[in-house]
Amino acid sequence: MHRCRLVVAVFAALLTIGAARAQTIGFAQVGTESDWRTAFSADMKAEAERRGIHLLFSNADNDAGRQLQAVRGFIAAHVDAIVIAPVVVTGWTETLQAAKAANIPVFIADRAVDADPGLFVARIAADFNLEGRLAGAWLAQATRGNCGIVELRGSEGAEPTIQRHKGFLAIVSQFPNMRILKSVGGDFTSEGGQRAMSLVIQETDGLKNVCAVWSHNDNMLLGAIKAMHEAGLHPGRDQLTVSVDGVPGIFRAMLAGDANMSVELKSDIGKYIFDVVQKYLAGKRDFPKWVLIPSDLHTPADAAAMLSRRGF
Ligand code: GYE
Repeated sequence: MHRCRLVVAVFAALLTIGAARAQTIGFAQVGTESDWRTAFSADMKAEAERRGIHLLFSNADNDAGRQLQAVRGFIAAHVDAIVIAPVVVTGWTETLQAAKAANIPVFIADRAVDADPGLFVARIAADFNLEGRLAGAWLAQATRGNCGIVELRGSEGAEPTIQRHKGFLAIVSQFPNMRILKSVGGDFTSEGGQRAMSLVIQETDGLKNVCAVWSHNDNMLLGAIKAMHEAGLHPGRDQLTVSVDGVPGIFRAMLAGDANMSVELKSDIGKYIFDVVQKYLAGKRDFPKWVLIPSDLHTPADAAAMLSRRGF
């Protein structure tokens, strides 16, 4: 009997030590505005589970103020580390300084902050400016540098909106006959894209002189395609379409002949993010400020392969 009690006591002690070693990480997510965001959140939760990380997940529902409060809550809870996918680039300095004062390392994921880089360990993200350039270059070659464009903008003040616009313009402004005729906000949602496109269709008498739609993400374009169909228009044929994310819906639209190109934004980036976090917590310090995630360009030629690769 004594031997049995001893085994149980040792087992319980090991469990306690093991539990004490489980890291608690706060993740401040943007919201649920797009299929890409939903996939990214699911990947972060699954990867944390795989690594035995206790993940505190907060969804800001696209509200910057709510996100700042969530991060303050992680600081008050003395988590081991904080990962932030920032809704907007501004307003972060004080909160990041509070995390630093509490000796809690911060990691920026996906989007970016306009704050002193010394306030966070590293940013793990794709290059949004490059995504805009890739879209601009593909469109320039597809139209021989001659195109009137409607732009659907993402959430105002968000890094992907700022940089995708800049990157796209850097390319198309080199062609005298390529111009953004209209630029309308759609907040990265399908509903926002549909609303924006309905407005533009009215203002341009059925997209007269519009040769292409450039959307900062696939979901806004999928909403815009709905609006164009309702107006009897033919997206993907009469107006070319270029967007970013590479979500399953855009590959289906390509196979239906309604979309022409999407720059893939990888959503399974939890492994890269938690690699950096856990290596930092284990003592590694020499990280690049920007851990770059690659972007690939896709067209109807590989849409079917992309869908089956994703198990759709
Ligand atoms: O493109 C969009 C989401 O932050 C780069 O946010 C990400 C963007 C992505 O709403 O679908």
